[in-house]
Amino acid sequence: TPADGPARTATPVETAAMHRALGLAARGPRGVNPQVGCVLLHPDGTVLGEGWHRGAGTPHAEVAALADAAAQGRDVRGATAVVTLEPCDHTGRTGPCSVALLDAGVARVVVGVEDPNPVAAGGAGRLRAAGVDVVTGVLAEDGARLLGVWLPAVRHGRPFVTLKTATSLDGRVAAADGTSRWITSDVARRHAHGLRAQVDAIVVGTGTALTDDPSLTARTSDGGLVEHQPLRVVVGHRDVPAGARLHGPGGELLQVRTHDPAVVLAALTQREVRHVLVEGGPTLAAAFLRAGLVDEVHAYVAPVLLGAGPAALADLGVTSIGDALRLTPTQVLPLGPDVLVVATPVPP
Ligand code: AOF
Ligand code: ZN
Repeated sequence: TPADGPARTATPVETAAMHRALGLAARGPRGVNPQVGCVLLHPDGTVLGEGWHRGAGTPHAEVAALADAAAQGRDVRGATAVVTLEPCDHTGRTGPCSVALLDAGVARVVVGVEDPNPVAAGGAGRLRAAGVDVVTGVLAEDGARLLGVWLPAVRHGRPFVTLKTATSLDGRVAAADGTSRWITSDVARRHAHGLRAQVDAIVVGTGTALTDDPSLTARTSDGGLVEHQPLRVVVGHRDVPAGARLHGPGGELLQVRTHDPAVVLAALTQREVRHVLVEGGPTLAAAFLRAGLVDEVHAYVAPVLLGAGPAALADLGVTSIGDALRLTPTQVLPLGPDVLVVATPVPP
């Protein structure tokens, strides 16, 4: 109430609007930019406008909401902006939302997640300095869940890394003669294609590129290419032969001539890749793990025993059980005859 001054936490109406804003945000695409939603509220609690971000290069959620209110001839002076991510304070592909909100005369801003992007953050500070009343951290857990890998990727200044393995029950990726099709079932492979369709890039070593001749495309169950095709990245010095499947239809092909996972991730950060799927082989997978650059492991395990043949991982430098790389499982999912274990490395 005015006698007590502005509320320092979100009011029930603002919290409800934050739920609404999260729903709007989810309409936007996942990609380089975060999914963000915004609702503009009159002090009496009625909605004046709403908007969400539709992808890099398009107006931010706040600007979309201001435009929505304007299109309906609604005055937003004195309004409250409820936004799932801290308003940006930079000129990137578009102008600063902090300034757009100030120019519009918004009196209060309710923020979900604070922006971890050092380039863009600072909107809350600028708004406060200009006398706008700012509340942050509202439904922040829901906001973080919505942002998904975008949040850790931007926090760490590198892509989020998922390592995928597909092995026999005894941890092998091929039989002794090198044959490997198909250890895991059709159901598991389809699931893995769903993962490919979500990531921005798929990374393999040159060894895998040469021996498996993979296409590294995201396909539907009938074999057609899905619309979003991840960037295909080959790591190592050897050339991919002209006739390789990697040169066929699919995402752009990039070769990074290094053995250092940090160098690979730096190259991908430059391309604004947020989510990377490392698909092997054993040498590359071990290199990422040794460097501490795996955020999540997706292990597809088939009820098949081989007893011989290459393992999913090359040497991790573990000689004694006390040095084992331990993970915390977050999901165990039966997939037809197979099992998917999702697990997160425990920081040392
Ligand atoms: C968005 N949408 O609704 C908000 C964002 O290159 P730009 O200009 O699109 O800026 C992208 C950054 O702006 C983004 O990484 C995030 O830090 C901030 N806020 N971004 O794409 C939005 N509010
Ligand atoms: Zn913005």
